[in-house]
Amino acid sequence: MHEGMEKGFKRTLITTALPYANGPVHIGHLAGVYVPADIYARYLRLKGEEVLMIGGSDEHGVPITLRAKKEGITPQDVVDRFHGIIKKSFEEFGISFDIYSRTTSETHRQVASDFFRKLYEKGEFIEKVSGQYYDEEAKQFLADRYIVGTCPHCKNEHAYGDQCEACGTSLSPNDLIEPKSAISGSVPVLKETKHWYLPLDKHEEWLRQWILEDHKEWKPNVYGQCKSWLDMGLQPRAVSRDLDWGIPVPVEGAEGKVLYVWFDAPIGYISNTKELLSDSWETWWKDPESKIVHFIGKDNIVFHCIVFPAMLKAEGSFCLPENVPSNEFLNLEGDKISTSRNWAVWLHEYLEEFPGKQDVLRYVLTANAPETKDNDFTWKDFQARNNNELVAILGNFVNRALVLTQKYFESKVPARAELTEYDQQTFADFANVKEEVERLLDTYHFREAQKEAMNLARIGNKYLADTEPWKLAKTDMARVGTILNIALQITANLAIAFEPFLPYSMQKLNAMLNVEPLGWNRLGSTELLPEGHQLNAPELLFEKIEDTTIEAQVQKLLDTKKANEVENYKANPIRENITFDDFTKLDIRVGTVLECTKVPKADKLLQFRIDDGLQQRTIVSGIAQQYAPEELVGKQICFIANLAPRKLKGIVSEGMILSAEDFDGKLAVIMPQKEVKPGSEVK
Ligand code: B3M
Ligand code: ZN
Repeated sequence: MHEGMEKGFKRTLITTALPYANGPVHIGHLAGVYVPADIYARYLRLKGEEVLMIGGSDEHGVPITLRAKKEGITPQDVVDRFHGIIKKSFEEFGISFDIYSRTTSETHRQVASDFFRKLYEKGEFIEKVSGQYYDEEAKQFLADRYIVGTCPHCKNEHAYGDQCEACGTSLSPNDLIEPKSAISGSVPVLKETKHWYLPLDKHEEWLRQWILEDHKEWKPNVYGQCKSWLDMGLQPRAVSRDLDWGIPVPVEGAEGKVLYVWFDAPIGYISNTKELLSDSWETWWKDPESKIVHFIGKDNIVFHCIVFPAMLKAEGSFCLPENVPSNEFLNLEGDKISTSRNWAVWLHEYLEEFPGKQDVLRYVLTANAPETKDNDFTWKDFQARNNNELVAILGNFVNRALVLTQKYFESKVPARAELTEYDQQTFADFANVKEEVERLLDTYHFREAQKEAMNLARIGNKYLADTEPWKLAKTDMARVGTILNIALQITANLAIAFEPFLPYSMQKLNAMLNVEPLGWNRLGSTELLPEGHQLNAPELLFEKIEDTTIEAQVQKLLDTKKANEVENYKANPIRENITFDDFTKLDIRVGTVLECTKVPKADKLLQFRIDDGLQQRTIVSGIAQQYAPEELVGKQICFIANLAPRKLKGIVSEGMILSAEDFDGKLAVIMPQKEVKPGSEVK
């Protein structure tokens, strides 16, 4: 039985993270959120359950205003363009939303305003006036990220108002030396401003109970992130911003202020439900028999598990989510997917290059889903899964069953004579497929569930290979009929089992089988196709993808890499020539790492104790995100021995460890190629 239904749920409301309408969507979005949510929704619908799948574009927030500024258009222009592209991509990949709307809709403005006002009137916010940086030229307050200046710790001149990327220190804008606005370059001034805060600290106690005690079944990555947030202690969070793009704060004295994008966006789930079902929407959100499930990516966990539930609880009339199945990230060919570096497989481009092959991508992304850890998409794997699994196992089996039936029985389902022990064994082998796939889908293990469905095709392949009906055609047609009847029952089962995963191909298969979708509840049955049932002509479900096609995709990515490198060189051109004398001023030596530890409260810094050949010295280096301290102990490194000592996070650093950094920020410490004496000069 369905896990949710056991708890007495009557219906399931599925929400999917609202993508920012700031760019098109790529395979990472699909793999992380929309394919799993769609599989789940289709599965529940096939079972005949009441289900809604809600989606939409997130159209507020600072990045959208900056993009508009850069392109000389309005934020509305930006979101209109990308909302259209995103919506179309989802449609084309069969993501079966009941509604896909947007946070600039009138309904949303109203629902979000009412929500804020209710919390305001109930006294659920605290109001605070504080000094914030203001750009007088751009006439706007600046988010921390949009203030740049010199880091007080390491003197990096490109530190941000929230963090110095060079030394890893968390900063607040007031820490910066010579702060400048990233928008206009002018010097920002401190200006008092009032904002509303949701006091998360007041919600901490029930959140602890609700998540840590009552929802131990949440995925370990989700549960773990929540626990570490709760253990750090929750702080009040501002839910308004000084910005001219967003939903105006609907109370007096709030001119020029809008709702913080992360306040209004999750309310978008509610607004979109209301837009879809003007009358009955409340049942889905307020009746305790509704099961709410949020599908999201891992960077959204805290908002969906802590902030939004606190908002809902403060409002008072809504149900809390029953589960928040969040995935980790999908990488592309070993590198993080990045919109700005164009390191992505864009959905609209994929469909131009692989027309009609939505299911292939859906299959590969599920087979390789980042369910428990970050995973990598590679074109080689894409090809291998298509050729070795979809074509060679599923497609091949279905095709053989249908072609043989066409050949020997004019595409009519033959009669089944007496079953051998092996036939019965084969039936037994897939008798429990329904139970197994359901158990996996009910617990959000989509990858394993799809594997289980593929196993059914494996059973079919093995059955035909073992029974070899083509060899019996001359001698025992009754036996051939029995074998093909069994193969066809397996085929019909595949059409059910794969329906949530590969909707386009299963529609094709149903057409070949000349049946309406058979319904989930009949999965596992050996009586799906009656004797004499007329089948249609077989067609191939999948086709082989050639090496040349894959090589072209890999080449496209290599071209992107090359273009990024050229861009990178442009941004970091080779510096002016220096004289040999200049060079000899640098004293670079080899040292041996004696000790290496993390620097507290600085995510990027490692502290080294180095044997420099003569004595020991301390060096602090910003490589903690790429090296674990123990990895470097005992290794020889190169360092600048005559760099004037400077303080980093209160530690005096006597030199600098040399490492190579590529344009993605990937670091590799420079080491001598064979062991030399500590103190050896590098020249
Ligand atoms: N737009 C963030 C993201 O795409 C955000 C999700 C909102 S869900 C309410 O990562
Ligand atoms: Zn710094």
